[in-house]
Amino acid sequence: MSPTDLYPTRRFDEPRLIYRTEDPAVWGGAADGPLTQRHLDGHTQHGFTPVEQLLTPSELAAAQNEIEQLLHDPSLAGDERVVRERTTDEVRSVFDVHKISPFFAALIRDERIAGVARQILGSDVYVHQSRINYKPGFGGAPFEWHSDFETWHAEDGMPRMRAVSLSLAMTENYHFNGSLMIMPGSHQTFVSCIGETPADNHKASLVKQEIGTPDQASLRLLADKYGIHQFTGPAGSAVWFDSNCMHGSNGNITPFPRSNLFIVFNAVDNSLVEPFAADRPRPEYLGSRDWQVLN
Ligand code: 6CS
Ligand code: FE
Repeated sequence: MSPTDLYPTRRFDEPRLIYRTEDPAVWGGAADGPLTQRHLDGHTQHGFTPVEQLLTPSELAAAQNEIEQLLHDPSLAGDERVVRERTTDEVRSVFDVHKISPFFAALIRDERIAGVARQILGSDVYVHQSRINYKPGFGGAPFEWHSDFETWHAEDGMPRMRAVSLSLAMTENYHFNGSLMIMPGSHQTFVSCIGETPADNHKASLVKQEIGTPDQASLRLLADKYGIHQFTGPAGSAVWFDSNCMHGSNGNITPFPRSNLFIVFNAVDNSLVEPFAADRPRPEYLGSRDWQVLN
């Protein structure tokens, strides 16, 4: 049996807002890694930490080259880890990039990345999920409002809120090309969503999420309470954000793609159990069970 469920979801007839009391957003201290106490306090308060420039110019150029290679890699044609946009058939996401690409495997082990994840989580970490979201121009579709943790808990069996994500911009993020929006402070509130998880839900949800997206009344309450922050910045800028941040992004009808590398780090003590609201776990590339500690 799974441990006590602090975050019941997809189980009740009505949505519920559950205040987060047990799991801090920041588990480590300033002595544990690259972030200052001010950064850590900001992360506790807002649920995210922006980084102006995470990569050197040559690392950025290499990373951009790598995501272009992956986009056209013939060996990935037909691979289920490549998700396409519903209307344009362009690549929406490529998963498992830390396994497919030796370049990204090495990059994420850097102290600026794995070191910060360890510091925020106060623990050894592993990669729960990695992906590139391409958000192509002329038709990149939105990501509906959601908490990542809600899906990882319900469908992957992540027990507690002790995971952190890095979104690293690979193209310039303008306010008009579908950049990330987060409700600052929303990581403190868990929205228990309505609707049962259909079998193989991920096949639909990765193209357009419908289950595990909060009802409009809950979203209105959260938006009134927390407001909405939109992240913009050049390629190479980044944001660390808590697993329970309420976030989403608009579609992209501009000619300018909005691509980002997205890596989810989980604390080793928070590894996956049975899903809390699904019949069976999602595939390995969405929620890793066969993981290795990063060092
Ligand atoms: O499925 C996932 O793991 C992630 N993707 C989506 C579209 N929603 C939940 C979570 O962020
Ligand atoms: Fe998300």
